[in-house]
Amino acid sequence: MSLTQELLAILATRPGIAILTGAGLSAESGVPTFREAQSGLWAKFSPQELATPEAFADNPQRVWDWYRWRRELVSRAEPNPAHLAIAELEAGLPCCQLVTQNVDGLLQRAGARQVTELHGNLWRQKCAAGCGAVQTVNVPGHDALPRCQRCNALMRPDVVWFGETLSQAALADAGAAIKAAGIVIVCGTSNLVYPAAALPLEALRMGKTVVEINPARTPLSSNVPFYIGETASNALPAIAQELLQAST
Ligand code: BV8
Ligand code: ZN
Repeated sequence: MSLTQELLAILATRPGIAILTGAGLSAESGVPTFREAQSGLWAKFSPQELATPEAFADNPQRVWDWYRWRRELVSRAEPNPAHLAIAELEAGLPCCQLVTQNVDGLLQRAGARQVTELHGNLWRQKCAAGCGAVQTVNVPGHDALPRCQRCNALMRPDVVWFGETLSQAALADAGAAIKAAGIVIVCGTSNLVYPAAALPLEALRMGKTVVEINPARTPLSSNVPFYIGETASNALPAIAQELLQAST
């Protein structure tokens, strides 16, 4: 019995899929993952050093320059076949919920309609003084540090930095997505960053069938019934096509 036939047999009695994704999903779009050393000007920094409130307080210009560099890089990137396959699964299956750690917005650009973004979004910025102002941008931004139009404090990227708590609503949505699913596909994440990395473990505890897609093994790999040692773009389109064909 092929993997997809096994998945279809599971879905026949326990319908619904949740797809949890990380930086590896965007790797084939040319967006570097957090594991990869950064390039050029950013080579001497690790994301953990830049994606923190302390780094922003200490040197807001450097942190903003990094986010502008990432926005420029993402604006030149295109959704890859894995993003498109996930968007097709969401549109074509009766119950398919998407949860991502990524902040690049590429799943939405691939056509996904509802994405739970555990760590925020690169293309939103919010008032660093907490007055509540939030702005969506579609261009990388300028050299000058953006200021809040309401209170003139600095704006900051609307992402969850290391040491910051995730939105309870996003975590609740992610938990509900897993609860409603018979199968949980975990793709492109090193499963090292918490509390996001706790979600696949929660799925296993709930007795869900967890499928991991990652060319490298992670701390999750030995605990799942299906580990696919391939890239997202190699594995997901074929699985999506067979699941969608069977659902028509
Ligand atoms: C928090 C947004 C309360 C910013 C990001 C225990 C419990 C709770 C917290 C902690 C804990 N232990 C430690 C902590 C603190 C910390 C943490 O987990 N640290 C880690 C480093 C140990 N967690 C937090 O701070 C979280 N906050 O819990 O608040 C608290 C606070 C303090 C202390 C205790 C509790 C907030 C975490 C969110 C941080 N923000 N992003 C921005 O983007 O600028 S995290 C960021 O890094 C990403 O969003 C992502 O989540 C993470 C990187 O992980 P991945 O997505 O997995 O990417 P990675 O590069 O690691 O791996 C890529 C994978 O893809 C690899 O496996 C590779 O093999 C694979 N791959 C490569 N190519 C492909 C591929 N796969 C498929 N196809 C391919 N082609
Ligand atoms: Zn403000």
